[in-house]
Amino acid sequence: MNLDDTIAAVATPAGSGGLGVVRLSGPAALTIAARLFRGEPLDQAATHSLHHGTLRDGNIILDDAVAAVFRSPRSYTGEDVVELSCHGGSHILRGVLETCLRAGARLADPGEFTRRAFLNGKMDLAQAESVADLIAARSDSQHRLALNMLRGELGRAVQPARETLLHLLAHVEANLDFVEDEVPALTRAHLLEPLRNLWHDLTELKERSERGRFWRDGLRIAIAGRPNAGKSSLFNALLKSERAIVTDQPGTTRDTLEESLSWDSMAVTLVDTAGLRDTDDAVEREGTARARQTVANADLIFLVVDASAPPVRDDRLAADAVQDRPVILALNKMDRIPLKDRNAVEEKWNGFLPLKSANAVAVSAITGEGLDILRQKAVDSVRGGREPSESGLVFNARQEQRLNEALCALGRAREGAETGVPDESVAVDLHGALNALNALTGRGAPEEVLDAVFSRFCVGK
Ligand SMILES: Nc1nc2c(ncn2[C@@H]2O[C@H](COP(=O)(O)OP(=O)(O)OP(=O)(O)O)[C@@H](O)[C@H]2O)c(=O)[nH]1
Ligand SMILES: [Mg+2]
Repeated sequence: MNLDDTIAAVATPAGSGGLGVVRLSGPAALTIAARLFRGEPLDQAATHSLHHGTLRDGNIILDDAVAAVFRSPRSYTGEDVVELSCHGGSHILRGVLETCLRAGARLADPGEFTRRAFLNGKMDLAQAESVADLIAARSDSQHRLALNMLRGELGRAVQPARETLLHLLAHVEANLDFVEDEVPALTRAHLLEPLRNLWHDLTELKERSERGRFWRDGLRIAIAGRPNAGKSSLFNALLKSERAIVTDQPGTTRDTLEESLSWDSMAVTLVDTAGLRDTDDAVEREGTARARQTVANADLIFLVVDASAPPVRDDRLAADAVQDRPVILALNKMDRIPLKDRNAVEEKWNGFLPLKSANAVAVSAITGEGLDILRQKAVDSVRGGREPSESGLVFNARQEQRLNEALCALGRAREGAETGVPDESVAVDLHGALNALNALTGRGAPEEVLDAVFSRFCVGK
């Protein structure tokens, strides 16, 4: 990774559009852009200024363009940056990019603009990671979370813990460095109380992230049940489109079908599955195996039954398959049941199925009755009345691993302090915790970690 290079890439998506942007960043960004640009001399341009002119490759005119100039350090990357806004055709953009490369720029690696922003102290690693999340967001809540993280929420959340740790370390190490009576001996109680608080605070942070996980990752719901219960009909009704094949023959759906949507600003993936039953048909057997797999990986299951028919063995088989998971029982085909029999139907099914939580909703895939309630119950089951802004912060896998390391090290430090191990070994664990917290926001992160983080990005980000 060489920060002396000037990098260039097309920053807008492939394909044609109204505008396309080629971005340059690095010490020679202005001189390289000036070589292509006919208009005001760009290398003299003030920061945060716009210039209209033509882009040329020698005598060949490439395009009319607007050049935006950002001088270091007031730019996205912290370096000199020029953004050339051209017409958004892939041929034009390729031509402009190639001319920039011939004029001395190097093609940017994936995520290299953001990586430079991180290396130049424009953002911490968690903020850089959230750039990719922000761009990939497909629901309001994902968008809000990524924005929170981009604004440095994670760094702020762990800052008090870092400060406490630094303080404790200073104390413990002062005790190590000085002869006994020069510094007042560190009483264990002095150490234990803040250690307990610290552990408590970080655990709370972790729980806060776990509560918010669904807002970021979305909710994966499997629709399961015996053949012909109306799973595909329910899937279609929830999607408001005839996505899955529906027939009156049991065993219609063989493969799993998956669609994404947004409920109440939460991203939801609905998965329709093959009916669960014992069968000799090889294709259907593969289908039921996939259905079981889908159930195992789902956050929530809609167990669908045909409430207008008597319960059968396959209903119980299906209930057995989902028993240990969070389930909402969808009593389907309610349109076939006379009003006066409704209560009895619910009681009958709740009694018949071996489900722990008797969370049932009466629905009809045909008339649409009960679907709003089903949707609401699904969303409520994971968010427990909280809005995403209250949780505000969700760790990704890398960050969670670092947080767990910090908690482990703190746990050891606390245990050590309680059992009276030497101060040296308490200090080692405190250092471990501090390093893990630092790594969370990328302080002193090794190259491999940065490589892994930024390889998720596309070129141009
Ligand atoms: N009256 C009524 N009929 C329904 C309802 N839901 C589904 N059906 C009918 O039930 C039959 C089976 O529906 P599907 O949606 O294919 O059932 P499935 O559970 O996906 O069946 P498999 O794919 O075979 O496992 C079809 O004839 C549907 O029209 C409902 O709410 N009311
Ligand atoms: Mg089906």
